[in-house]
Amino acid sequence: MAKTQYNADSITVLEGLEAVRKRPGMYIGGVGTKGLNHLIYEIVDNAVDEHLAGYCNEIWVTLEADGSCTVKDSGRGIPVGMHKKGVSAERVVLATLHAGGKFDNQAYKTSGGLHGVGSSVVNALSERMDVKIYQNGLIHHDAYERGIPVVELENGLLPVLGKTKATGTEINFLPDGEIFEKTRFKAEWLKSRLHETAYLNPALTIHYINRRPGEEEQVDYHEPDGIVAYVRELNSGKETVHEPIYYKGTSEGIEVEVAIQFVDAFEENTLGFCNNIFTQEGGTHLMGFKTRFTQLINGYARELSILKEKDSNFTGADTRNGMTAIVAVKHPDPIFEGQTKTKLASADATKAVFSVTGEELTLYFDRNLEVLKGIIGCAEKSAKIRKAEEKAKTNMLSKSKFSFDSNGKLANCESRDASKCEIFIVEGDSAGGSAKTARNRQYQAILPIRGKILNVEKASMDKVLANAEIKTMINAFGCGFSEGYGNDFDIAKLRYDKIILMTDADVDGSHIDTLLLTFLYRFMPELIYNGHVYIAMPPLYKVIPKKGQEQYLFDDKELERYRRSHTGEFTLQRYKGLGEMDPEQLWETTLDPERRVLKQVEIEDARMASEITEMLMGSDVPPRRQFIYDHADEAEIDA
Ligand code: TSJ
Repeated sequence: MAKTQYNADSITVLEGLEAVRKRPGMYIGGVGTKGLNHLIYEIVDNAVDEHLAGYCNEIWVTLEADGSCTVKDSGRGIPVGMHKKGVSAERVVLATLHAGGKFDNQAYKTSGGLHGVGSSVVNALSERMDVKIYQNGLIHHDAYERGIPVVELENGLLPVLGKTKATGTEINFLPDGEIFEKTRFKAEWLKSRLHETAYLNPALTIHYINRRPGEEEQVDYHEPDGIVAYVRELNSGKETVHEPIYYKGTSEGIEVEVAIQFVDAFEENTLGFCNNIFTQEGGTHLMGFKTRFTQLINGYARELSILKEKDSNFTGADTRNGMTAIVAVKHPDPIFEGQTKTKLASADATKAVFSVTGEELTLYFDRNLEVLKGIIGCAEKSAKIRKAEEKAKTNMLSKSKFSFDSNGKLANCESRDASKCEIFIVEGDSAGGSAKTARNRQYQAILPIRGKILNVEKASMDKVLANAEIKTMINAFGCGFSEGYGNDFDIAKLRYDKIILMTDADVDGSHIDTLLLTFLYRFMPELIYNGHVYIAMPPLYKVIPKKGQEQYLFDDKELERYRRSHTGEFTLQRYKGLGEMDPEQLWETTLDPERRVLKQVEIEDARMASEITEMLMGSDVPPRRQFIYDHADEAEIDA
């Protein structure tokens, strides 16, 4: 009789996965949306590894109607034969916490931090996982619940469902609602990652299929032009200075691949990847690239007498003014560091990128003088503005030191304990006035702003800094700011733990949110990364029933819920804006830490920065509001 054998080995197996369920955050970096989305990529990475090993050119990723996800590839199929532990090798791969080894299937280690923790972690955190392996003419089947096998093996091997001519692996899994706060995958996030993977693997085709009701969609990602196409996409709609530059080479056993294209704009967008992993925090590969690039441009600028003897060199930032670049390396054994383990720390990557860039770019520039001149032109523009703005900045800062709040508008709080202080940026003088009356003056500061602050994307630096409201904000926050040319930002000096945007839930309010977020994003991005920025969610309705308790309702969904769960007559009050609330109401609904609802602004991915800003600055308002809310974490009751 075939029966699942629980021998000593399988007991350790269970214990291993028990640890994952006890502390899921340690393995996937959290049980919020980020960790949830990470599950899919943990599985997709296995299929991409099969591609890198040379055996798979197609991957299908399906968001199923029932909320689960299916990932399928056209590879060799996870080995199903008997493993020395006495069970099918597939069980060892999917039910053991394995930190590398025979079943890693990796041409390059993608491990280090969150990456490569393995399919068994996903298995442990899934309510159910179903596995089909197409191999040797047969469809082999296995299934798990919360990491525990629920299919009986036959002499240690997987049961066979039928015959097939195909080969590959197909995994369907449903994240465990007991573990994750939310179990709904973010389709937009997934699409963007899959597209990125396609750009980084030009021979691969990824089919994205969404079968969720109301969202049905299929997109095929295939980018034969690789990172060159990626750079083009990042620059789409912008005025480009030249056709993309592309080069690759190998040094120190590290494969280096780079695409560069300049645009006529004051921005830089350099993205680094190591072994297909986006290095959000940068690292040694980018260091090597930037150092060599700056040297090259300064060298050529002198050679061409664009820089005269008396002129100082361009700064690194000057030479990258307008640059969009992708630097992708393949490292046999990378080291990742940083808060999110997305900073490449391997020292040899600096050398490798430095050397390949020096050789290949020299060859390129020697043959493409016009492109070179265009790029040096971008650096000249930057240097000119930098010098003008350095002056403007000095003037501004020296003046403002003596006038802490030039408008007298900021109602600061009394406490100097930053960890307890909050500042509300409030739209409109009337709401600002109510907020000043209602607030807890010990810990809550109020800064009313009128109308619309400057659109920082479009305004030049000295104009931005001359804007009274921006000035007041910079001074109030106390931590300085950073932008392309210099970095005076010091988060340790931040005077408030929470910066709370408080605007009306209408078009104007949404525009102000957008502008404020863009300002923060451009000049103080760390505030967003470190979770200091929030959006207040004032209620839309108040219900006053004939009998029973008055209640605030935050949106239409809540109203709907209220209607369904309450009988009897009630009066419904709708708030059109913050200005309609009296101080007491404002305190109850929006200021009181015990009762208010805040959304924490969390830009999940810095790499989306340019897209985001561009989209935020478009003319459509509703999608922007949507964007902000999509990227604000679920409403959290801040108690
Ligand atoms: F692990 C997993 F379940 F997450 C998963 C693995 C999910 C998906 C969608 C694909 C895969 C996977 C694994 N695709 N292809 C492979 N290949 C192997 O595991 C494999 C095949 C053959 C050999 C060999 O040496 O013959 C070695 C390996 C590692």
